[in-house]
Amino acid sequence: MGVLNVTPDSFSDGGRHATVEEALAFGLQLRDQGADLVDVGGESTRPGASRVPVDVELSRVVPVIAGLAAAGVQCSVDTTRASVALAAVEAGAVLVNDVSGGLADPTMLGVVASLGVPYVAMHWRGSSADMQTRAVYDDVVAEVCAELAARVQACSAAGIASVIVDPGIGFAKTAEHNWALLAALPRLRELGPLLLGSSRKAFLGALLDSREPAGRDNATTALTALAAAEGAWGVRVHDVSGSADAVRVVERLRG
Ligand code: PMM
Repeated sequence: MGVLNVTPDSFSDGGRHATVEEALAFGLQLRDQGADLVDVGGESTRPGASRVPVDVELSRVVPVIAGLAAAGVQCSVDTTRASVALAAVEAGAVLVNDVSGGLADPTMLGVVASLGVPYVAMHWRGSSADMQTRAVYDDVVAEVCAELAARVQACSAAGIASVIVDPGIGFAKTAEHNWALLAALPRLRELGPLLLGSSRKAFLGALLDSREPAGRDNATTALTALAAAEGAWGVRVHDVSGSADAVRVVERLRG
């Protein structure tokens, strides 16, 4: 899954795809580099980010998804709002990626169920504005697994047929929490198909002597290889080419 943030303020690619034309060109590039899905988002979720009005989010994502779908590119929409999920699927998106796992908008799960598309439920403990105050765990792996299992159950109860789980690397988590979760992929895998979004995140910068986001792609690719070897469903990454190669290497080794 390639990341296409149509936002002015995302931590890694904010402001790079400000026009629809630039976003479309980048989406095609991600597809050509090997992305099976291009994940289009119109609201930054970096720590401290505040919300954007729904009409702004819609105006950012809908034309890009419509354009990419018309060009034959499979898109997902990265949103916590049911109205945006609905408009995105009507424009051609084939999956809804919700970093709140349905907790931000009480109508999300019902809308996704009625749309009949697969749904990514990410582990989330509250909005980006103050989420890091909720990075408090006695046992991060056990608590993330339990909270994610509850979301999977809510999705099933709402009638969503296909749910992918994501531990929410960097969301209400310290670097230590992120590493503990990455060391526990087999346990997370037991919850269902697994998506990981660790690309270029701050804990990799901390590991690599404060390296800037664009210098964290090799470390991201290493995590892709580990995730693939553990049987993950997917990874959400900025640099698709490295991760696509890593997946091919693991696929070949696994026969
Ligand atoms: N991370 C970000 C945004 N969306 N979606 C999922 N499923 N998992 C993630 O880890 C995730 C996400 C934040 O990263 P970005 O600012 O680079 O998009």
